[in-house]
Amino acid sequence: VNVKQVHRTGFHFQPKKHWINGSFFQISISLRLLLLPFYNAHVYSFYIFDLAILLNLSPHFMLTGPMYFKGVYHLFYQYNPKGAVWGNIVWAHSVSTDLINWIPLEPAIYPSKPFDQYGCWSGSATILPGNKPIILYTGIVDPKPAQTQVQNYAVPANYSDPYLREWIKPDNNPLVAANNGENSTAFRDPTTAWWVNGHWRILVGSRRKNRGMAYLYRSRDFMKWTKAKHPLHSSAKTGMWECPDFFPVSKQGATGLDTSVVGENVKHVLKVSLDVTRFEYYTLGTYFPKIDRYVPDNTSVDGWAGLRYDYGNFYASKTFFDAGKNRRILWGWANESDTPDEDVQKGWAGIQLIPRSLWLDSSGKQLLQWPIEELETLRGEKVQMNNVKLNKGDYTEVKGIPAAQTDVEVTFSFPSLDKAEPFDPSWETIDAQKLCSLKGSTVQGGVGPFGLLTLASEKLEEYTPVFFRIFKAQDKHRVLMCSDATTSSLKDGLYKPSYAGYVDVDLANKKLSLRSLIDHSVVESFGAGGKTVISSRVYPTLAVFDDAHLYAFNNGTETVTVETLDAWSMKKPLMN
Ligand code: DQQ
Repeated sequence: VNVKQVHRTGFHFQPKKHWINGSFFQISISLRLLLLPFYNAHVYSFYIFDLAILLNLSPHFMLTGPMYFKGVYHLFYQYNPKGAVWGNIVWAHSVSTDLINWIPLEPAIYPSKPFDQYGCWSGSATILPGNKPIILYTGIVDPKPAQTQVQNYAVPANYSDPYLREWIKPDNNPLVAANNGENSTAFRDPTTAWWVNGHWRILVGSRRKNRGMAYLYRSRDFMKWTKAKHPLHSSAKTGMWECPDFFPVSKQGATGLDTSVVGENVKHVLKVSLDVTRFEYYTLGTYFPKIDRYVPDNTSVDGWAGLRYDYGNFYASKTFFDAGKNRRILWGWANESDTPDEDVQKGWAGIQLIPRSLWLDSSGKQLLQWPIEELETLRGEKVQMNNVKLNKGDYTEVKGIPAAQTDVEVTFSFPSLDKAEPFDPSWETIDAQKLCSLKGSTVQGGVGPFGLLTLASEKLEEYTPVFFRIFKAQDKHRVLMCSDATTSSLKDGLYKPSYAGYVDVDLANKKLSLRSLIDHSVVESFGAGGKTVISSRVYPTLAVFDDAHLYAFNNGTETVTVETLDAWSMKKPLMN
């Protein structure tokens, strides 16, 4: 782990070593009364805290003054303390005041009781009245192959410790076990609870044969839980629903809402992670609290063709309501797409993608996402490009920033859509990813392909293109966005998918924007202001450190203009 590692990320969340996986949850404890305008003092205290940990002093002592609090974010994540492969799962714990700089603490929850001795799997936190966090998590009570699952709770040993380092798992656990009706070996990942009409409610992910299920449980006191007669929702042929997430979004504006908000002014989102294909989808719909039913909108389908937060490597995500900044934040995990042997060699596997704000698009038909604003504090030198015309086959280098660790925002424009390629009706039956694999960045088009060549070697032996391609369908245009790993590395044995999704965007102003967060082995791209997001993991051999380049390109017959392009070098945050 000491060797200079070419694929370790510079500004994404990673522990020092070993395996991390999805099913994280985050809580933000906002001590509103203690809001502090002096951000620098705050950060300063944070470093003292770090030092205190190093010196094994009591950080509590260092930070008893309320001056230093604005809010503390906690990340608990699935972690193998013994190696770079999945196993021995505990809840590792890191804290932050900005979701960008992280300090590691001791694991919060680890196997130690009969109700969790074979693993502490995913779950969620809820803040109970009086600002009291409580964790619900899945305990594994017997070894493989059964791995019977129950739902447990844990509470802080000391509520006045702002870092909540120690958690107690009381003896009245488990709170919820499977009945005869449920599949006890596919019964996990309790959600954040919401409170409505005098009861708390949670979901537990499961399957009945091949039908994905979100079982609903109710409780008055958080201790005695009763299963509702009907699941909140279920869907045939989707398999096990891992890490369900259920929350309201405002019908108007980007302001986030507490998980318990219901009523006329909100829509609800139900997200599930599909075990079989390892991707997630969500639906938007209406929640009827009186009958405890959730009905997806007819524009929002369940299953393989459903809407996705991210059309790339993104799994086991969770959202949480950040009461400090009144926003809902989405956070997902990306696994490696090299081999397990390589992970053992690297000594680590898995990263967290950059946290994203998430809200309802004005169409009401999809969500929008954008990297949290705090990420911008890492921006260093900036380079710009304006009004650069790209004819068919042109590519132009973005010079002057280290292209392996960059945040880049670009707006492309095109004079007309007349040259858009016709959309072949037979493509309706294949998914976007398949179409991207047929129509890669080197396949000449009409309007597009145009976009960025990220993590590119000088002579383009390696590059990960992120691009748009516009088609003319029956009565509208269709925009395909791709993040294609096929050419990302000269190395064999890697998983190099042509990730892609459609972008439901109005092209009236003849512009398309793209933002990519490039970080050594990850490229996270936000199309059209966060309408479509795609994350790829890639492992270049030549395009590393200072030998990585960034280009804008066009390979369509219509000339495209880089109207504006801003790229920043990205500093390294404090990372565990
Ligand atoms: N992995 C966890 C489960 C969850 C899955 C175990 C998601 O709780 O269902 O580490 O990756």
